Amino acid sequence: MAISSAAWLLFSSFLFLSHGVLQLQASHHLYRDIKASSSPPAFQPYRTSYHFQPPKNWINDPNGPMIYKGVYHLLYQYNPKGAVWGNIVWAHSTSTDLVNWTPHVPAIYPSQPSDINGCWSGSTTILPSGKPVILYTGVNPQNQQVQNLATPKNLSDPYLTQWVKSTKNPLMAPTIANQINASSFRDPTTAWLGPDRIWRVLIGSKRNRRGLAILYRSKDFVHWTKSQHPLHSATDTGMWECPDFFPVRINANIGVDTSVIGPHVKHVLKLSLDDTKHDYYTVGTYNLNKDIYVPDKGQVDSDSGLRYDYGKFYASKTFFDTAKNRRILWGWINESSSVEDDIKKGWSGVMAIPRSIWLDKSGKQLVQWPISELERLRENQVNLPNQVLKGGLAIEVSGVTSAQADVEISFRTIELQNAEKLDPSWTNPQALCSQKGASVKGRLGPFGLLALASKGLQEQTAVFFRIFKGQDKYVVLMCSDQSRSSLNNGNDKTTYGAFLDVNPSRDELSLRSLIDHSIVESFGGEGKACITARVYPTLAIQNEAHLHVFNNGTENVQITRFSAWSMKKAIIT
Ligand code: DQQ
Repeated sequence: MAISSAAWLLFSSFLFLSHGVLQLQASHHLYRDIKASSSPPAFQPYRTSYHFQPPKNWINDPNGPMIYKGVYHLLYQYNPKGAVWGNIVWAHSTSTDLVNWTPHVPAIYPSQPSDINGCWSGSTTILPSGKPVILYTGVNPQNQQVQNLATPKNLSDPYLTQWVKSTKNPLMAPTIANQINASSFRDPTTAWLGPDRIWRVLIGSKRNRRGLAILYRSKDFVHWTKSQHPLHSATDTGMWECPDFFPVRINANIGVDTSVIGPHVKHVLKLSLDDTKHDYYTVGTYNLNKDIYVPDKGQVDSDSGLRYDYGKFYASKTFFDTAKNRRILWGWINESSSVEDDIKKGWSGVMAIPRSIWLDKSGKQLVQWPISELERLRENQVNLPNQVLKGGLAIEVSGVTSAQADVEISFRTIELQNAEKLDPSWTNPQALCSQKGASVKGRLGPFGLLALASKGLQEQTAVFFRIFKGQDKYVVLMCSDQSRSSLNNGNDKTTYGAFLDVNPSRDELSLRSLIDHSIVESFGGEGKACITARVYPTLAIQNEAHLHVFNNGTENVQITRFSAWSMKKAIIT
């Protein structure tokens, strides 16, 4: 877990109100002595060039993303006063291409009793009239979490710079009667409209250790009634932050509006598990008659389930892009550096590249791919010829700005039958990647990329595959090994891993890595598994960063495709 994210995690102080019924538990660490931040230092080797980040200060969850009148909106949790969590407002930027961004004044900030102690996460819903409305969590004077409504002041303004809060706020609140845990009641989803013309929305919560997606219904978006039962819940998963619930088309990689239901869609429920700080999801069925969601057989509803990203990626949210009929996923990449280092550099947190997201043809998992607009930043393409990469060899790629690049590579395995046997106890991919890092020789693998590598390879972030012979099929492991990413040992260098549902006897093994100074955001198997790493090299910075293709297995592999591009800087002000 990130050192800095750990710092703003739960700290356990309980406050009992009303005969102990309304239980309050502080859920975020407050840095009370934070002063207004000064200018960040000029030398900034870790600032990204094409991932979204504001000029300074702390950011966390993406909030209420949408497209309105052809303009994309990104709102996000922001501390205007410093590089640690606190004083949270909804900062606001807009874009016409999801790559270049212009800032606006904060859209939502504490101004009424129902949000005076913080404007936390929430979502936008586009009403049938085309009007966008925001539901968000406010923290009231008693530090209870409640749900509020805000609407645009001027609908003819495509930038939606001013928002008006409902005088009816809060619209949903914990009470003694509803028994909602007042310190674990937050992050409303985009609402969806049933064929019965009733709106539904989910709020993340927990009861003891049971995670809950509390369901509310409304006819007018203002008066909301809590359903008797949650849409879904699961034992021993802890607080469900930032739920996201949306339909995905079966057998088509186009997105659909959040209110769509029918036999041509499945539903996805994503939960950000506060305990582990990872985003998990299941694919399942939404039963509208019972208003419940049932994950499909085989879908795991807990910490060991499917993740959007097996590295740093949290509190994500999707929206339906009506301009291009796609569903887009935004996620927050938190730091792996210490809080002290974050304060020194004057900022913390970056957004992942927005990803198109759709249901895999297996129907069992999602596929994610960077939005195609990102490719407009590519320049100076470098290709490597199709060739055999012998076991034990590495090739340095020259001609690209290796600290700011987009790399695509595909491999074909030659002697698959020589793969090592998978021990049946190796069920945890992250543990397996940690045990078998990039420097541990295998047979088929490790092979992949050494990103952000220093000249003598003292520093490197390795993203690679290993293939094992399982009981009745080959098993592909994808790893991101940060253990040698920096000579600075004050960073979290946890290695990440995922099993990749690709059959190497039939398919090539593809990898795309977006390298951006302190980020290596990787997509394996054409987007079937994603791993994002935060790294802070001390030598492999700017023009001193190198890129290699490597094979540290004993078996040869074939490179069937290699293209790398230098990436231009996005205009993000
Ligand atoms: N961040 C917000 C909460 C949410 C958490 C506060 C998730 O609303 O639960 O900044 O990162």
